Amino acid sequence: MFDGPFTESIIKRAVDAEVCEIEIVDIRDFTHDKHNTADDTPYGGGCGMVMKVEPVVEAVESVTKDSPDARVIYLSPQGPRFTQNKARELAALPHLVLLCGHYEGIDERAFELAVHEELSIGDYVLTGGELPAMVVADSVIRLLPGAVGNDASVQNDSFWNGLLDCPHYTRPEEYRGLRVPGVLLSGHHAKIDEWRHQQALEKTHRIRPDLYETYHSTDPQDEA
Ligand code: 9WO
Repeated sequence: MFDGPFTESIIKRAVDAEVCEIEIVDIRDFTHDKHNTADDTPYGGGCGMVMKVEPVVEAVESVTKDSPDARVIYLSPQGPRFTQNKARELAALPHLVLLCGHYEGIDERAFELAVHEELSIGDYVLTGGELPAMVVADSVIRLLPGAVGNDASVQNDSFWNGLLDCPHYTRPEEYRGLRVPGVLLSGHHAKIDEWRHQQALEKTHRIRPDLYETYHSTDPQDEA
């Protein structure tokens, strides 16, 4: 499942350039019985299955035992929201462990024994934590120094300043009667910056009033 995203494009190039290393660990390899049982029915009854504490804890310990600085993160809808600021925080750490649950989740004791932090990428339930783990990995890896394309464009990203991105255009100047806004063709860089900022403000106000409010309350310079 991880092979696709981690062997394509920018992430592959980052790994090839030794900007980071990625290791995939199969929790099932840390089961103790001959059927490799990683899940069991929940105490107290109810539907669904729970991931057993021993394989989860031992799988995590197998990658953290010689790495006291590793941060272990469990991906679940119950965590606080993953954001660009969190991506920046994680990009500064030497070793991340992204723990992926399945079924109804992991035995609560595994949190106490092996997890530092819980993160959610959004308010929806998936079949497992793998896709969110790849989302987190992708957003963190592209911020690492030396990751291909980590230059001005990454610093200039949507969210770098808490606003949504402005619209972008490339050739041709006209397509099916739709023209590129004249200001972008003017060569007037101060005007172009001003237009982009204005577009970003308007779009954020329209689509994400929550971000717009935060932006205004933290950047009084922009009251005008
Ligand atoms: C299953 C379930 C069934 C009935 C009522 C509530 C329920 N919650 C869950 C559940 O959270 N299952 C998870 C499946 C257990 C952990 C791995 N799975 C998961 C992770 N689904 N969605 C995520 C996830 C992780 C990060 N950000 C968004 C979603």
